[in-house]
Amino acid sequence: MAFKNKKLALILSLVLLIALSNAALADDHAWKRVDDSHSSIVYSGRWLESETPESFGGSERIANHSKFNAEFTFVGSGFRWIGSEGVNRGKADIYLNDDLVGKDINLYNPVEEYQQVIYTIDGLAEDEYTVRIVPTGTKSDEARMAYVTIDAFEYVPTFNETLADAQQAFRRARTQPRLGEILLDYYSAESIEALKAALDTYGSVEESVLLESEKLEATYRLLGALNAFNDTRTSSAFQDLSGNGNHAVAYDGPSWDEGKSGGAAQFNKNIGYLKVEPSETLGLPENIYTFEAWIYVPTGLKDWGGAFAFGTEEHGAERGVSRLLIRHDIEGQIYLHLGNGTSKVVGKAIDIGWKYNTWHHIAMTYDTSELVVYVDGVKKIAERCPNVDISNGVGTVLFGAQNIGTRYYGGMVDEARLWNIVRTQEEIAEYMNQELTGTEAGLIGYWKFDELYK
Ligand SMILES: [Ca+2]
Ligand SMILES: [Ca+2]
Repeated sequence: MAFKNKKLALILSLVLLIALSNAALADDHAWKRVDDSHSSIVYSGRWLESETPESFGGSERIANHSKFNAEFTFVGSGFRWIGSEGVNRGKADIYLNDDLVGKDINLYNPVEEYQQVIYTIDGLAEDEYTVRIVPTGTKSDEARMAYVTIDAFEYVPTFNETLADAQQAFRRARTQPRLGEILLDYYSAESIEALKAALDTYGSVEESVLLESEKLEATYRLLGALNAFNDTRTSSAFQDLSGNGNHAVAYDGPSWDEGKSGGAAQFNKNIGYLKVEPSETLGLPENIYTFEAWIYVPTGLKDWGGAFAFGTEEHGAERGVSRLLIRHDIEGQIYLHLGNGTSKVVGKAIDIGWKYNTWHHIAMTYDTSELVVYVDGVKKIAERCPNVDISNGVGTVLFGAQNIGTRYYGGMVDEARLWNIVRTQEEIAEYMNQELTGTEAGLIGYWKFDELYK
């Protein structure tokens, strides 16, 4: 079962944990994923970071020598190692609390396959465990090299951790008045009260008591309500206020927070994006545009993340698309991209002077011969470039990722606007601090991200 919303996954996990208790249904476990860049994974020796769009989070670690290892400590009852397989992959040993549990695990595969489950340890008693992966430096005869890959680790958290996650998710729903109102449209107040009571009670009773409890029924009802709510939320939130119906749909749970003006879309560095389905109104028939938005980048994140992209439906790296990436761990740094459908015509990392934990207005204009970037209404870059066909008449917009599945952004975006005209520096500076009416000439998409914020 795939759920678009983390909260649903958490509630489902809770339901499954209650319903199944200790039943051995490994596939229904609540696997919690930790990406390869997470600080809970300790790498010893030289592990190279490999940027692969097919990997979870857009990267994985690789090493090929037995002097190197990677350690991951978790509290729970199960563990999975996620990595890529291929022709240049070799073997590894895996240790659980210093005991060798898997020897010469072979990552060789005649075809490249990403996000594969390389090894599973399941059915453990709930406890703290340390897993160590050691490349052996050896390979099978048909393999070209002996690389071992780590894309992510997954673990089965304790019942209490799952419960805490579910409670946190629901508490958040309760403290967002608009969200609470929307929930009430799909679920009776009585049922919501029953659910709140159930969640409060779950925190203080034994797991076994829950099995025969009527609260299980309440939880199932809640799950149904949240499903209905989620379907509606993802189709109606993040509306386009230009009147063109170019609404942004949430995938894998971008949320909302206090923004530059009202609410803003809040992105998770590890997963989730907003996508506008292809439409003719987002086509840019004259190959000219202005795209603008406020962004806010927090400290403490790593790597690149796509704040926004627009153009063709294919958001692939070399396609006819324009995008802006933020380098989370280098203050001020962006990557500016413009493609002509087969290759990139502009692609460069530049310092534009943005600061951490600060709202900045970024605008990009393209007039078929020059790509200009404005920061807070001031021109920062003017790049000569050829006339490229941006969207072939049918355009889309993506927020929060470089393209679907890679280089997720970890900050906020607010007041995003796409125009099929070139706005002047004076217009950009004059209107960046005020909301639009939505009827302005040339405005083809306008996202205020206020819907789910109080
Ligand atoms: Ca990864
Ligand atoms: Ca807003």
